[in-house]
Amino acid sequence: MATDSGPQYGDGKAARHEVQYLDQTVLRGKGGETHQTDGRRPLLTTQQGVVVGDDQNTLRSGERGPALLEDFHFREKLFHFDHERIPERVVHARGFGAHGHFENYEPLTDLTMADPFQGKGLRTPVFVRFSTVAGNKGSSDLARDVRGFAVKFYTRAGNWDLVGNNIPVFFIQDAIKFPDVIHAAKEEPDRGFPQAQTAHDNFWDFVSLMPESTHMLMWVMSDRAIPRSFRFMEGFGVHTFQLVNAEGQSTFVKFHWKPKQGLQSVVWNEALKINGFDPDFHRRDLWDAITSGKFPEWELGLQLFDEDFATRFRFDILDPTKIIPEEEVPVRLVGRLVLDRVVDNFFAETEQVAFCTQNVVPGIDFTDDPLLQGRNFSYLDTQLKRLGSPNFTYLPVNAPRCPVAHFQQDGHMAMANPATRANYEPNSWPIDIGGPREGPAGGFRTQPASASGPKWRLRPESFNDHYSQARQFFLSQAPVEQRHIVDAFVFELSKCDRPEIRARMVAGLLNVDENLANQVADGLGLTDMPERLTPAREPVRDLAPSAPLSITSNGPGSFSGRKLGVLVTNGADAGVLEVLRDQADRRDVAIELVAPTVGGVRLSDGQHVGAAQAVAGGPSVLYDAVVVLASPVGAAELGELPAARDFVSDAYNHSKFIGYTPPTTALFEACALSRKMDGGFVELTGADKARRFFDHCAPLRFWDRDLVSAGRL
Ligand code: HDE
Repeated sequence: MATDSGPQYGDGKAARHEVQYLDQTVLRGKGGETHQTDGRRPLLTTQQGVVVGDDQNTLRSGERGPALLEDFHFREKLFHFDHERIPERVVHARGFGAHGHFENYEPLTDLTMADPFQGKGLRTPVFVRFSTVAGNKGSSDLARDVRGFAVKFYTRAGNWDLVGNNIPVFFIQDAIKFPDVIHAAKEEPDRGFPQAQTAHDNFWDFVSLMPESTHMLMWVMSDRAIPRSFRFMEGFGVHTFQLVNAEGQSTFVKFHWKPKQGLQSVVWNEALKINGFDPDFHRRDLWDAITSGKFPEWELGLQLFDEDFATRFRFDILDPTKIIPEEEVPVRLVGRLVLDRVVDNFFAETEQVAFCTQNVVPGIDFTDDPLLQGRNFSYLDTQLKRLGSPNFTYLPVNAPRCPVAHFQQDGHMAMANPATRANYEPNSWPIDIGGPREGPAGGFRTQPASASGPKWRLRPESFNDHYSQARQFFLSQAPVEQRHIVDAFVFELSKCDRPEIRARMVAGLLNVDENLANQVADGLGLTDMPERLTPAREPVRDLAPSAPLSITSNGPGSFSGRKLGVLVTNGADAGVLEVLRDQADRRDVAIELVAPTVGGVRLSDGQHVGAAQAVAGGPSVLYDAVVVLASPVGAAELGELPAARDFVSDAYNHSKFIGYTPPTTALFEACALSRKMDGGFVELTGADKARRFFDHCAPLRFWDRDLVSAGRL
């Protein structure tokens, strides 16, 4: 319908036609372009607040002529778009953040003045950002990598940033080597690849020449580096810090975050496939958990010790390549972290959040850990580069939520300059305009310590044990975890072009465990076993295994918080599905239906159900366990579908529990699985069996299958 009333477009005479796009009524301009107007909504404006009359056409000379410079709306729009990007983080570029709070269990006033620990039930708002380290911002979530676990506490005494990782040790002992380890891990400079992976020559060349990285390598080659989700991983402050109480007494502390959901990782082949099917797997998981009201929680644990212990401990407590086993210093749980709010805007919050290790509050202090000392310089520096102005502290996600008063002023994007004449101190202006004064009573005070000695570049001798704890970590793993470590070394080193790098790494592993080194050598097809690398100090071979280092020994023993994928066909058993859904509700399990098409299926009782995924885009790697509910015809049809065969074959190969109704066996036959059905397969006929399915899944994976396939059971 042509309209002749209201504002006109273009030459003022152009006809406008109202057209219906299914559920949308829009106007079409002369060239067929879409215009939307709606008197009930706010009007579109420029950044200057001028209402925009036409956002579809640039200002041109004549109908088909050149664009005019005069078009301030077009130029402003493009100018802003052209400047949307800021430099991504040089490390930890890919991250995902959420809001929440920290709740203190009991006051810790005897230990520290730090504000979050001053009262039972005291809540401190937090912002947490999880990340991978090596990949660029657009890389995939399931890279084999360390995960960042950075927490900003908005305390009443200023911001405290606990910028940790999901691995309690680091590759290097001195911050001066950080650019080297990161350069070596990231894409190679000439070719710009490989992206988000350490499986290349440069990384292994570097670390095989740096024995101090061996302990961290054990963690990175373990399943810790491929967590199932952020919700199921631990966090660590890594360095030794100090807690300081009001009397000025200090206690050494190592910070731990323990996930209440339990620990869980995926297997490597699964990670590779997840990266293809859903590169946003981790961020989607956190988003889904929070938006569905299943708020993830971690408990904050402290390992507390004094100078005496530090002197007695076998390793240097300032060496960030060492842990203190929990058996030697137990972890005391002092509060919980709850993530209960997703961001409103990814860029404003997750991208612009600026963590700085030097952000501490009274009651928390550093130690002389050389890595921490270096970090305290780097973080502030990097924020200026990324955010472009020393005023990044005014961005809402970075702004403290306590009173802030100082004489710093100006700079790009200054937002809170002094409004009076006083911009210095001491000054003699009266109280209402003279600005703030020092607060010696409660203000931050560095813990006094004596430091003297010659000025030199020297690595302390107490840092020279590079293998003992690497060995302890390996021997603390369950057999299936040890196997995964061997496989990871073999996978990564097989991607190195230079054979001497592979051999050098195996030579180092001989200092960790001969079995490990031999298996890696076998996997690499090394014909000659290299000689053991001479260590700076002979490793201690009798450190007791430490149970908390294993993931599988610390599983949650429950399927709660996990996700079940149910592959259904037309005629699928409606009764079993109903029981599964009911049980899932009761046990806090998420269920997703997967079907041949996303349109869904008609169940045995005639009911139509929609699917969340078509099987071609909803592989079993996206789920913690799977169920296949097929009718006889449906099972035969699935057997013809490669994606459906992959669905069950992958679930089998990744040691997942597989629930099924009897007709599904036709699909298992098509996948050559019918003779391999083991204790991980659970027949669900009858309400009772279906009801107990989640109890079967409590160990999360049927690991015996993994060991059988490796010939170890
Ligand atoms: Fe970082 N690290 N780092 N790092 N780091 C950065 O700061 C650095 C280290 C960690 O989600 C950068 O804002 C040096 C250990 C996390 O925004 C940069 C050294 C641990 C994050 C930087 C280390 C971490 C970063 C890059 C060796 C675990 C992401 C962007 C001395 C305890 C924070 C940025 C976020 C980010 C420097 C080693 C954790 C360049 C020099 C050890 C979780 O400043």
